[in-house]
Amino acid sequence: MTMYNMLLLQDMVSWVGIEATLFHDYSMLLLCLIMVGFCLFMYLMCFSGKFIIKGYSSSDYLEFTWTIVPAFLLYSLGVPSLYLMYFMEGASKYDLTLKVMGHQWYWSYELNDLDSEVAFDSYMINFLDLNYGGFRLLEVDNVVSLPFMSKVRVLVSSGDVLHSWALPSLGLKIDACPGRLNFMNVSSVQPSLVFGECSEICGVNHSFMPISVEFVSWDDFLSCYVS
Ligand SMILES: [Cu+2]
Repeated sequence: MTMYNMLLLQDMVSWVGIEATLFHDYSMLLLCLIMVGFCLFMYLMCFSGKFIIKGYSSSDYLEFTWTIVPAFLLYSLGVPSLYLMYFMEGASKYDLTLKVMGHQWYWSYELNDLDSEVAFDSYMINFLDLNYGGFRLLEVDNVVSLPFMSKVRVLVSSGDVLHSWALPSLGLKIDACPGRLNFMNVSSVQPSLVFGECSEICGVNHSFMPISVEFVSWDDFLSCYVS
């Protein structure tokens, strides 16, 4: 989760998040190299006069280079970006489906793949009630339990206004639109407890509808919901 003085993205617990972080780091590295190279070149041109050639008209070699190098850089950005986009959408088979409904101002969840239907609401716990400690504005009364190392399809919609179901540690943000069903894959590679918040301004208590999901083993997951 986000802590004070954090500069980069959160530690990811899903494959999509890990891949997205790697792509982010690669793009930032490329950006820094281009900026440093450009600034160095401008400095040398303006102050040292090294690259000013009198009587210069054209150079096939130079034109070839300044076309091929940027093309290659764009290609090296475009291919992983497309791969990532399809990877996020991918998967046609799921182990489980979680239905998420946004409300003013709480989340309700449903699991319909189990023997008995599971449906519950998840409200934020007031900080004054967190007498055992905990994270202010992030703790909820009903944490969603999901199995890790499994493909979970999350269907997201809203009962009233626009919300957004966002969990940064999973590299995930899905808009909850009234009358529309959005879906995304969720898969954690390790047991974890992740926190998120509604990420669409949805009214006066928008800041007070956090999301909390814990990834546990199948056995623990079944013991949570199957009696
Ligand atoms: Cu909201």
